[in-house]
Amino acid sequence: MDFLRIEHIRQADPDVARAIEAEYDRQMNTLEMIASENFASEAVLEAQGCLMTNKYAEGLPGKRYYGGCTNVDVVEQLAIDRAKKLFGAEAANVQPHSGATANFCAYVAMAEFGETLLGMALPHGGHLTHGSPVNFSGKFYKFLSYGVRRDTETVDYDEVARLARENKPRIIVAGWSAYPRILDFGKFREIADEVGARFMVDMAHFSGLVAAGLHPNPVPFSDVVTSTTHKTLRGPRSGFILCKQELEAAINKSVFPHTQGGPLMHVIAAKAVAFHLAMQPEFRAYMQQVVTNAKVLGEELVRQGLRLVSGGTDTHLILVDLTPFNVSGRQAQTALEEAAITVNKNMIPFDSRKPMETSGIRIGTPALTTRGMKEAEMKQIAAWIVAVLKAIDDPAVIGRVRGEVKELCKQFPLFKKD
Ligand code: DSN
Repeated sequence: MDFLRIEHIRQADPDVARAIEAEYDRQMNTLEMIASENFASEAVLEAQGCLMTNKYAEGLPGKRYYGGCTNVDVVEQLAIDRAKKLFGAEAANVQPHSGATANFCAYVAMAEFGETLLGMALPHGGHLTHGSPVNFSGKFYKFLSYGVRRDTETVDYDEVARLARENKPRIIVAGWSAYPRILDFGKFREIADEVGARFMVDMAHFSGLVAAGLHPNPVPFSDVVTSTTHKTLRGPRSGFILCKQELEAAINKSVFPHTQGGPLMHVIAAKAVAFHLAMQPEFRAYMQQVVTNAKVLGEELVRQGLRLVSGGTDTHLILVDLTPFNVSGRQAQTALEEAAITVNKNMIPFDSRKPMETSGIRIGTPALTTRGMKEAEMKQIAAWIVAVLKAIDDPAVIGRVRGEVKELCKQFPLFKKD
């Protein structure tokens, strides 16, 4: 099979075809270590590229505003049922186009614009949509932020409770995009109950771990849970929402007609496939290896002189403090990219550097584990990362690592071209 499946694009639009082929080469020949990325399976890619993209289907299965929805109803109902089963949820909406949209819809369903919400600060590992002033969340709501403790670099639950008591937020939001530890959902729920707030969890990063039973499930503790489908869950680039029955109508209404128009039925088909695959025993084994790989990678980096925020990881990612090597996150990201290792610069808690510079990098293992890499490869990669960071301006070292990375990539082909 031509994995690229671009023979028609080659004919119709060679410029786009060339860029796709170059991206194919990049994905094949570099080490993808951005914690929020993964490689979707052939089945997910096929579904996402399928002809269900042609169909308008505003509404929900069995209650559409258009005719001709019989077949798309089947896939959306499958996606809903599978999402509910996978996470033990009372209700699911699988139409959000992204995690950001899912969060917007969740807020709209539970709070009026201008009301007070409480979420984790972006510089401490939270997400843009959890109240950043440059995002809709910080503009439409009075979003307050909690952070991590200086000593443990883990969530400061006393601060969450204090801010909640003093400000009576309508919603307390838990979840993160750069935090390596498991959250205490029970503690959040207690605080929310005490102040009469709704409790929402954005599990975009760790939903694959939850699906595999390797991370506490936020669903029993929360009013609403949002997620993306393309990170640890290894589905198409998209989002979904889980909620209690009593909020189902409000969530459905906030997705359509309030926020979105026609759902992307091809992407919903791919979500159904991804949920099905996440129920299989192979997925649990995969996720277990992701977590093991992150641990091994982190331990190796520490052994070679780097520091991990919070001292380690329970998940698929590590947050590396580069201060011991006196390089910035920006310098590290650039040098590692030249060495064919893709990571992202990231603020560490109480960072003295600006967001475009940073003192840290975030590294994740989901994508490389999909390629089949295990502990031995993680140790090798840690050695390469350290070598590059210690020779940040040395083209000879960077060039040597790039060559060795390419060799390793050949041993773990991502997909076969034909
Ligand atoms: N941009 C994603 C991440 O990298 O974590 C979150 O939306």
